[in-house]
This record gives sequence, structure tokens and C-alpha cells, in this order.
Amino acid sequence: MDMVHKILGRFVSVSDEVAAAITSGRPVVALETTLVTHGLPQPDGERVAAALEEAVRAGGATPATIGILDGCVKVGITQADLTRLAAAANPVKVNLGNFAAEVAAGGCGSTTVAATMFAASKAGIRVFATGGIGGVHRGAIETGDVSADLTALSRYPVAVVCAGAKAILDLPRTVEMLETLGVPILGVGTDEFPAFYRRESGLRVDRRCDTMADLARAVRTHFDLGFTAGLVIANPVPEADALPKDLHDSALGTALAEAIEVSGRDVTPYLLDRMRALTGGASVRTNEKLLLNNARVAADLAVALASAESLGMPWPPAREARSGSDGKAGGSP
Ligand code: PSU
Ligand code: MN
Repeated sequence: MDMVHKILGRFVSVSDEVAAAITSGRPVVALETTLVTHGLPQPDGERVAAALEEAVRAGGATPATIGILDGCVKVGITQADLTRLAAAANPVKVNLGNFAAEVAAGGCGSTTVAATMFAASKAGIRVFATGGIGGVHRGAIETGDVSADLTALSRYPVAVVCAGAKAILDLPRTVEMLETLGVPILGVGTDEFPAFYRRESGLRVDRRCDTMADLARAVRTHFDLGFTAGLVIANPVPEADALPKDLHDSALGTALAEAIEVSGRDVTPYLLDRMRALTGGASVRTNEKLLLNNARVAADLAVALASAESLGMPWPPAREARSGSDGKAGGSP
């Protein structure tokens, strides 16, 4: 546990349960909180956050939901913390740019994919489940609006299990940018980059993985080769839970046309809320289903990565902190 605390010093608090799992090499899945405060309406946000933790546990891994409370980065927040974040009147959406200032000010905020990747990587967590990543916004050539999620994916070694990215974004440019940044996109049983509410986008993934062992081997090899970027684990929404195409396309068209006045960090929450209203709540149901599906796959991935036998590769690689205790020190590259 000391090892984990040292990394972020006095700014971080890793729950005992999560710290114990990390230090003993047991599977852990990070979860974000912006989807709780900004991505879903209340009380759905808080309820879904608890259901995601439950899904991770059912899959045999330890959930580590991440948020900022009173200036402390909490890895493995409590139910009471979650309730506080969900109930906040104007919760701060924390990404990379406002992270340090929020901590310095003793503030509270939910962490986006970008901020969650940062905190997870510092704590030594390699697998993270979310709904959809942020990306290049439509009209980015004028607005310059590109999510810091892409920056984080290029910097922090975490595998992000997601249902692709929402079609509210410019998906072709998002996929191009991931390629530019050197972020692998691995498809879970699909050749196609999923579009969040729907399974198809017409865009390709870098590689399709049809079994969990294939996926885990690819992720493990990425880290073992020494790549320092993250990975996108593209897991399409189950067919039965996808939004019908006509409803999706018409709601999206209207939401985008209305969003012209909105800018900056408000764009994504605004579009998600308009999608909810314009689909009569169906988008929220789809969002919840795909989140649960991602939490299950993330748990399976974390379990596979933690199991040396399933990959024929020891994991975690022997670390300084473990040397002497298990005789594996020096056995890994
Ligand atoms: N995708 C979702 N729901 C969400 C978000 C993305 O399905 O709530 C949130 C995530 O936290 C993501 C953030 O990191 O929106 C991206 O915001 P922006 O585009 O401002 O970077
Ligand atoms: Mn933005």
C-alpha cells in the first residue's frame, strides 16, 4: 500500500481494498465519475455507478471508481463520496487542464476519461471501463474542440474499454487522430469501430480480437513492448440494446443543430442531455446497457491479464517491491 501512496504523495488516497488488490497483482478495473455527474441524469447516474461496481465484482475484479473530493484524488471512492458527487449542484468536470488547480483549491469534481486515466496509471491500474471516449468534435476545424481524452490516451498506459465514441463527434477524424497518436484500437469481436449508441460507423479497428485470450495477449504485449500510450478496447453495444437507426439519426441531427451556441466542456453533457430528451429516454437506457457490457468485458480483461497461465506470460512482471518474496524477480523483461 505504501508503494501506491508514494506515487501521488499527499494528493491521493487509494482505498484499502483497491491498494491490496493492486499490490498483490489481483485484477482491478478503474471507473470514471463524469458519466455519473454529467453523462447521465440523476438518480440514474448514482444507480448506474453502483451497478458498474457490482458488474466488475461479479466478473472477479475489484472496482476502483475515481473522483476528487475535498482536494483529494480518491481511487476507490465510497458510496458516501459517490452520493456527494452525484448530489452536487454544479459538480466540476475535471480533465487534465483543470485537475491540479481543483486539487490545490480543495475542490470536489468528477473525473473524465482523461483525468481517470491519469489517476489510474499513477496508481498502477491498467484496465478502465467507460461508456464512450471523447474525441474530435464536429466542426473542430473552426472550434479546435478536441477532447483531452485523446491526449490522455496518447500518454497514459491504460486499456480503456468503451463502446467507441458517440456519433455526436467527428468519428473519422477521431479514428485518424488515434492513429496519429499511436493508440491501438482493438475490436471486441468486431472489425468496425463502434459508434456508442450504435454498433456501426463504417470505420475500421486496428485489429479484431475474437477471444479474451487474444485481446489480453495483445494488450499485454503492448505494455511489455514498452509502449507508454493507452489502448482503445472497442466493445460494441449489444445489438438488442442499440438505438434504432432512424431514432438515432434524427435525434442526433436535431441535437447537433441546436448545439451551435454551446462550447468547451459543456458540449458533451449538452449533447447527451439533448439525445435523452429527443429519444424519450431511450438513449439513457442504451447508455446504461453499454456501460454494463463494458464493465463486464473490462473485468474479464483484468482477470485475463492477471492470470499468467491464460497468456503464457507471467503477470504482473516482477517488480522491485515484490522481489525476494516470490522468487520471480528478474524473470521478466
Ligand atoms: N461519453 C459518454 N458519457 C460521458 C462522457 C463520454 O458516453 O459522460 C464523458 C466522459 O467522462 C468523457 C467526457 O471523458 O465526457 C469527454 O468530454 P469532453 O468532450 O469535454 O472532453
Ligand atoms: Mn472539449
